[in-house]
Amino acid sequence: MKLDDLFNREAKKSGRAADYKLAAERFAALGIDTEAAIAQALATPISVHCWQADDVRGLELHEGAVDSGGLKATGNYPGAARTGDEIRADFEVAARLIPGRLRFNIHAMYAEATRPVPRDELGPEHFSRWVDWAAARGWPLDFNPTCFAHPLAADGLTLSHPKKSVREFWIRHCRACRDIASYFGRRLGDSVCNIWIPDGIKDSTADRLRPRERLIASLDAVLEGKKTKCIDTVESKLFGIGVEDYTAGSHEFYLLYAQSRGVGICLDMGHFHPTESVADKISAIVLFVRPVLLHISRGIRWDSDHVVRFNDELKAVCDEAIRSGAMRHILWATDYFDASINRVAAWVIGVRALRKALLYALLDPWKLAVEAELAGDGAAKLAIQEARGELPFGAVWEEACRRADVPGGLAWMAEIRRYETDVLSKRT
Ligand code: RNT
Ligand code: ZN
Repeated sequence: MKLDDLFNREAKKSGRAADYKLAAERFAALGIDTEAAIAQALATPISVHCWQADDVRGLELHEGAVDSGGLKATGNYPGAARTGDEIRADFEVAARLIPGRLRFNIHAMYAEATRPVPRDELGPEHFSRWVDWAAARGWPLDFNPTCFAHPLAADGLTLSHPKKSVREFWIRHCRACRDIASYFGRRLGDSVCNIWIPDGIKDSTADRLRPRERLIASLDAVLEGKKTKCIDTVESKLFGIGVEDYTAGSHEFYLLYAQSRGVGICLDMGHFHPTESVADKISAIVLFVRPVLLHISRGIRWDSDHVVRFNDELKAVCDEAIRSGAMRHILWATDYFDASINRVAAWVIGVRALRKALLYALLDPWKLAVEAELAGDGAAKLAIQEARGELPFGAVWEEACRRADVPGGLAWMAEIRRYETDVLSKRT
C-alpha cells in the first residue's frame, strides 16, 4: 500500500458519530461518563518542550562548549529548526495536530538577542518574541535554566562546583531564570521554572557529601526571596553520559530538598533505574511534596529520551495520576528528543500519546476495581481490570480528536508529509 495514499485517504474521513454513541453506552454500563472523560482529558494542560525541534541546540550566538551535560540527541534526519522563527513555525504545525490544551516549555539557551548575552545577564527582554507569540496563541510559557552546554559547565559541574566563582555564576543564572519565569507568569497566567543540573562525577567518586552540601547552599541562594509568580521545581537524575558514578542531585537529595523548602519536584521518566516505577512514586510523593511535575519521556535500556509512546509505562503513570485523585497537584510536561525522524512528527506522536494515555486513564473503571479490592474480592478485581482491554477506547479517542478539531487516526500524517515537502526538506 502506498503510505501517502493511505494518509490522504485517512485525512478525508473523520470519527463516526455512531461508533462513539455505541462506545459511550458500553462505558456508561461500567459507570464511566465518556463526556466528562473527554472534557477532562482535553482540559489538562501539557507543556511541550521546545527542544525536540532543534536537537537541544539552542539559539545562543556565541560559540559555547558544545558538550551538553550528558544529553545527546542522535540521528541526522534533515529539517532541524535553526532559528526561533523556525521552532515557532514548526510548533504551530504540530499544535494543529494535537488535541487539547497546550503550554510551551523553553530553556534559557533559547534567548533571542541581537548580541551575545552572558547567561547570568539574561532578562525577560531576551524572550519578548516568545512571549508575544505565546500570548497571541493562548499558550502559557514554562522555563528552565540552562546549566549545560557552556564553558563554565565544561567539567560537568555547576551549582555544586568546588569553585565559588563558578557556583556564583550559576546562582546568578538561575536567579535570572526565576525572574524571567515570573515575568512569563505575570504576562501569561503562570509559569513553572524547573531546575535541572548535570553535576556529577565520572568515576570512583571520593567525596559524595560536600558537592551536595554546596548544592544545598546554592539552591537556597537561588530560591531566596521566592517569587510568587513562578512555580519552582527541582529535577533529579540517576546518571548522565560522562557522569556515570555519581550525581549530586539524586532522587533522595531532591525529594528531601523539595520537601524541606516547600518547592515542587520533577520526576523525569528516564531518570530512574530501568525497572523502577515512576507511576508508583506519584501517590507516595504527592502526599508530601507539591506540585509534582512529570517529564514524560521514554528510555530504551537507558535514559535515551526516545519519542513518547502509548505504552505500559505511560499508561501506568496516567492511571496513577487519575486514581490518586491528585491531578490538581500534577503538572504534565514532555521531555524527549529524536534527531533520526521528522521532528514535527516526533512532537505530534509523543504529545498525542500522552493525551491518549490521559483519556485512557479517565475511561478506566478503576472505581469498580477498588470496590472489589476493598471487599477482598481479588478475582472480581482482576476480571474488571482485564475487561478494560476489550472496551472500545478508539472510538472515544476519535471523538476527542473531532471535538478538539484535529485529525484522528493517521490523518494527521498527511499534514506532516506536506510540511516536510514544502518546508522541512528545504532546510540545509
Ligand atoms: C536532562 C533533564 C532535563 C533536560 C532538559 C533539556 O536529563 O531531563 O529536563 O532534558 O532540561
Ligand atoms: Zn527532564
